[in-house]
Amino acid sequence: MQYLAAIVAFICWQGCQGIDLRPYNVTALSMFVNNDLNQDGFFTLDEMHSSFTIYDTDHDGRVTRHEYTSYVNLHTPTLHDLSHALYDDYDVDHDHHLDEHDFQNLFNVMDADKDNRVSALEWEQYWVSQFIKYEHLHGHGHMGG
Ligand SMILES: *[C@@H]1O[C@H](CO)[C@@H](O)[C@H](O)[C@H]1NC(C)=O
Ligand SMILES: [Ca+2]
Ligand SMILES: [Ca+2]
Ligand SMILES: [Ca+2]
Repeated sequence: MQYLAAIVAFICWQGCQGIDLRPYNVTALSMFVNNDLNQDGFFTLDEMHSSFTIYDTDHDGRVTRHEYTSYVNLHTPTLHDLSHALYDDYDVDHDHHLDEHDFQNLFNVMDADKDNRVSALEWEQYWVSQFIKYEHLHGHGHMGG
């Protein structure tokens, strides 16, 4: 579970195929630790840009649906369906490119109290609700809950 880095991303290092995202709060917190790059206890817009850079394989500053889902599919095939659903959420104007305004919008959604930084609690609330919302796409959705 501690290998599940990203967020906004699911950067999953080797050996985490078939990972169970439960318990969601623990998964979300381990993602937070991995995305809070300077470890100051807050996730910032800068850190969000850094997180998405890994998907921008042609380095044009935009993340296409293909770039995002291909990356996830390569590293965590079991999360392929989830990656499409998450991309739909990120791509607010549905032009199949994540640009500055999409990142800003996503950040604002996560930053519930609008102080321009996402606390661990805000992060956890966002991600736990995403995992619940898309439970049917990452398996185990029929079990309990
Ligand atoms: C996760 O949630 C469970 C159930 O509410 C709780 O017992 C546990 O302490 C939480 N873990 C963390 C790391 O917050
Ligand atoms: Ca930080
Ligand atoms: Ca790109
Ligand atoms: Ca905040």
